Amino acid sequence: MRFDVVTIFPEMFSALSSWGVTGRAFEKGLVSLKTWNPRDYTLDARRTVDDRAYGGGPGMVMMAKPLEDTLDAVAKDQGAKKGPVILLSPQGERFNQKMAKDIYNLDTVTFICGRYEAVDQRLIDRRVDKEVSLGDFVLSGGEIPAMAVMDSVIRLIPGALGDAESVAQDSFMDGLLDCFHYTRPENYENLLVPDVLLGGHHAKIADYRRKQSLELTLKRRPDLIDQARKQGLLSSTDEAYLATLENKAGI
Ligand code: 9D3
Repeated sequence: MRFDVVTIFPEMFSALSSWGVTGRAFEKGLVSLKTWNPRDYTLDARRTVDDRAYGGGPGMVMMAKPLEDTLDAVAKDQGAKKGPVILLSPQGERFNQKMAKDIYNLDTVTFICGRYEAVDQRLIDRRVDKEVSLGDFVLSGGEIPAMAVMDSVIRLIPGALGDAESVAQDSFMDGLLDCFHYTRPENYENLLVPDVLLGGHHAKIADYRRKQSLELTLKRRPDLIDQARKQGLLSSTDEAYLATLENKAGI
């Protein structure tokens, strides 16, 4: 899988390519990343990539021309494997695991990282296939969101995760929040590990963890309970347990 990233801060991407699981995926050659700085595609001495907004208002707008010339260079470099262009933007569709899978299935994808207040709409209309946001909070630009998206995609590549990490992911992706976890010591500041986890009775442990996941998910992310229900991911045992929780809560 190949990522191309259009950014005026290319150095930020060493955070992705040099560390941890993602760093190892780059070392193994499972993924490659090329950054493209729109300042390198400007013609003026100041290498200008932004200008004031027509109609007024605070903040600068990224100009269409340097971005379009950059995208032309990217497309030429990708050749026959040219992929879609995704703009990281607060106006985008909220990113999720399904989008990660969709991107994973591509040979190449190009991310544009916005800076300043906005990107000229004509560049978006001409060259952007999809706008993606990480959620409803304000960041300073699209670089960290682009890295978050690429991280989630890299984790889907066979061989990117170690064996232990892969198993952990399997049991987590069933639409509920994960259960609580404990490690040594058994007694930490007089707080004890739940007894059932010490007994080695695997069916009891699985049942305890499932109930714990259901309880946490109902409390913190009731939207995920509805979604899991619609996807047929909840058994009659799950539903019975949820019913007892809803009775306890007086619903
Ligand atoms: C005043 C209007 N703001 C838009 C909601 C201005 C604005 C805020 C932040 C314009 C650009 C940015 C920079 N953010 C991103 O480029 C960004 C982002 C984000 O801020 N939050 C969540 N996901 C993303 S993806 C790209």
